[in-house]
Amino acid sequence: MSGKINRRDFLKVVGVSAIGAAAAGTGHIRAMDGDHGTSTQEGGMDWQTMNEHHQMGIQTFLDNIGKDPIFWRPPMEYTMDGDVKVFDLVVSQIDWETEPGKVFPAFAYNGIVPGPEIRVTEGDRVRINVTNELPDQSTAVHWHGLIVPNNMDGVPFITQPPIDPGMTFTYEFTVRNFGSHMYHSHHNSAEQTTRGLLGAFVVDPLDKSREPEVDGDYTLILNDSALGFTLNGKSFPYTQPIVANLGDRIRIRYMNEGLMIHPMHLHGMPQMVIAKDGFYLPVPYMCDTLNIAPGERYDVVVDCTEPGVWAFHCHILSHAESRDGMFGMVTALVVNE
Ligand SMILES: [Cu+2]
Repeated sequence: MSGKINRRDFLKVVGVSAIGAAAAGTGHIRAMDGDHGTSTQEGGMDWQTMNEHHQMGIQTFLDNIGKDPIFWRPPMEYTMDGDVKVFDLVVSQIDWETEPGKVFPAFAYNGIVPGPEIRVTEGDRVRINVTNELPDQSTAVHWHGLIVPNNMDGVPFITQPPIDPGMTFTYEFTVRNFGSHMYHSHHNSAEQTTRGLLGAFVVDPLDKSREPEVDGDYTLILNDSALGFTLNGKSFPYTQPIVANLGDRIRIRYMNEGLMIHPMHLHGMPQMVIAKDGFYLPVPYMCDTLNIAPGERYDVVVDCTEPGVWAFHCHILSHAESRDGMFGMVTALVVNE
C-alpha cells in the first residue's frame, strides 16, 4: 500500500526538501530583509529547530503508513437471530493513545475510539445490546440521524432510564433511512462522547441508482476536546492517509462528534458534496474546504486526478499546526501514478 510512496516524493510535494536545501545554503529561498540569523524567536525555538520538528513529524507520518489496520474501521461483526442483525456493544473505561506515549483516560465501545463502524442496509432489522462496564457513570446510546421509534432514541429520562454500571439495555428497530449516520452517548455527553463514546452508523440504500461508484469508501470521524484534536481517534502524525491510484474516485464520509466546527480542506483536488446528514443533495456542489459542525455528516466524492501526496487537514490552523509541526487534524490524500 505504501510501496509507491518514497520519502523524496513526499518531501517534494510538501516542500520540505526546499526547506532542507535552504538550510544547507544551496536553495533558492532567500532572506527578504532584516536579520535572518539563528536568534531564538518568541516561544524559545530557533528556525532550524522548528524545521527539524516539522520534518520529523512528516517523516513519522510517512513511516507509519499502513501500520494502523483499524484506522479505517472495518464493519462491525454481528450475529443473526432469525432475520435480526444482532450487535453487542460494551462500554468500558480504557487508556487510549491518540499517538504513542500520549495516553488519555477514555471511554470506549468495544475497546476502541471511535467504536466499531456499524454498517447495515436500509430495511434491516437490528438489535443492539449495550452493556455498561463503566465503573462510575451510567450511559445511553443515541442513534444520531436514524429514524427510530421514540423509545429507542437513547435519551435518559426522556425515552429510557439510563444504563447504570453493570446493566445492559437492548435497542431494537428497523433501519428506515439510509445514509451516513452516527451513534454516541446521550448522557453526560459533552464528556462521554468526546472521551470516546462515538462511532459511525452507515446505512446503504436499497436503491443504488444515486450512489456513486467508487474505488474507496472512507469514514472520517472528527473529534476534539477531551482527547485532543483527532481524526478517527488519532492525532497527526499517527493518522493514516487515504491511498488511491490515479484516476480513482473515492468517497469520504465526514462526521463531526466534537464540540467545535472543523473546516476540512483537501489540497490538490476539489471535493464534490453529494449528501448532507445522509440526504442526497438535489444538486451536488464543488468545494475545496468543507465546514463540518458538531453533529453534521457530509458525504463527498473526490476524483483523484492529480498525482502526489496532498495535505488534507482542518483549516482552523490551531487544530492542525504549531511551532512543533503539524499535529491533530491532519492527514493526506496519496494519489499514486
Ligand atoms: Cu478543526
